[in-house]
Amino acid sequence: MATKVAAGRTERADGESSLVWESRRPPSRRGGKRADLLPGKKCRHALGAVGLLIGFGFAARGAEAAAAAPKPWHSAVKDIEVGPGKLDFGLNVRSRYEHLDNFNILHYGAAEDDDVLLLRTRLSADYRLSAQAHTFVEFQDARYWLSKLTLEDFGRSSSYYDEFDLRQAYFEWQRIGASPLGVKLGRQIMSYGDRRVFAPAEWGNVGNYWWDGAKLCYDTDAIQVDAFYAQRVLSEPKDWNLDHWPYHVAAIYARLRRLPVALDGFYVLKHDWSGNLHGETGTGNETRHTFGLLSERPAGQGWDYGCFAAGQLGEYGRDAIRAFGVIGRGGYTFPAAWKPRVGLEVNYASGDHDPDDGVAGTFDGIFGAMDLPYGWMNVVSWKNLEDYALTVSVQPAKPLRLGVEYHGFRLAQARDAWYWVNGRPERRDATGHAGQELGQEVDVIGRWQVNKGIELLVGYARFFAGAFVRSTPGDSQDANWAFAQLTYTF
Ligand SMILES: [Ca+2]
Ligand SMILES: [Ca+2]
Repeated sequence: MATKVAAGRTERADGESSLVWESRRPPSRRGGKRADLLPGKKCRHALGAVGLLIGFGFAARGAEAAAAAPKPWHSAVKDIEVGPGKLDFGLNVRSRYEHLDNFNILHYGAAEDDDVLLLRTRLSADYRLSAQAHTFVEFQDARYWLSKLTLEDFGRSSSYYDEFDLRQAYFEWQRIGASPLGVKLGRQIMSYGDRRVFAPAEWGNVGNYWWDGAKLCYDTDAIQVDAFYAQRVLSEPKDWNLDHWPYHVAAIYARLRRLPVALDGFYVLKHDWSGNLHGETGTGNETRHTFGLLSERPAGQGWDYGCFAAGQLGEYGRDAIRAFGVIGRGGYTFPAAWKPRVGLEVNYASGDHDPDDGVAGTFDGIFGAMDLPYGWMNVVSWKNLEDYALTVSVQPAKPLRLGVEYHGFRLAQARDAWYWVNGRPERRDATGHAGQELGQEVDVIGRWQVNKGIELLVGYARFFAGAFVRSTPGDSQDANWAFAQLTYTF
């Protein structure tokens, strides 16, 4: 099947996870097209921001030309000839209503209901100078209503709210002069390694992460390599996003081709030299080296699988980092009507065994999207986690997909914390007496692709609090969640 946008999992487009996946992947139609490190479409090409501005003037002319043919109305803003290249405009509007019972986006056990209405609007322009070079600019506006949470509850950055801001603005040129070399420069989202290594948390209204970075690409029939340096953009609700998080990232990601199985290898360096990170034995910087391997086969026909292993070494404060994360999953799509698929998945992230031993054992989920795997309610993070998942999905009609997921959550180490989706500790029992049984989650999700541009997604989920939750101070009731989401894209 055709490779879609973004990292490996997208390839499971006909399988269960595409239910999860397609609806959560970045909607930018041109922006994600290179499909970072997937064997798929290469990007197109490029030109300058000046062309974009000129393009606005030409839009009207393009509209006249298209009026004669029975095309969708927005064809008037696609393939507009501007100078030596072509210009596309894009729009993505997504609105979601959620009802949250006994939890919210920040915490479990809110002991009261909350509702939220989210609205996110993205406007983009893509100027293609050739099949290898293009310039892409995208603005985003994210807002919310109804919720009891105020902007102050979120701190400096909110996952619900970021007024009109620049999400992406980059220049990309692949296969420069028919060589295997390419570049991608500027503000961009990144997606690598099953979305576990790098990926924007698209489910979120603001959809962090965004990066300012410079990327070098090398691409041949045998190997595809990306190497980059980047800083993470700090999303500020009411100010223009000029600042960055206090760390720098350098990474290299490679995919070997011509092998009987897909095989990726990567290395990521995170360096925070702010000097104020508090470890178990002192305060200092963070230098975290992550290295790993990934192999997978997409779902859709017969068997599919994925395995992923990552290790982490380095220094956090004055502590030594020793952590790792492992994922194994497999599934089978039956050759029958409704294309039923059954899948099993285990996600593991090491925890800290002893809070006083000077070893930082908590796996840090690299820069992957925490809102994709590990259940739809987003009550955990890929840190100190064991997640045992069973998924079943069917496709009663081509545009309709229904799925059920079960997740059994445990803490990898009883003395380490339960980490919330934002990576912050939600609860901790440093004695370990509360045990490892965090809880279970069941999700029921339906997706209807109404037409090419409109998607409707609905779901209900319940979190069953486990022994760890009941044995630690605070609420221990189950939590419920229901949502309906409508997305329009052209
Ligand atoms: Ca902002
Ligand atoms: Ca420790």
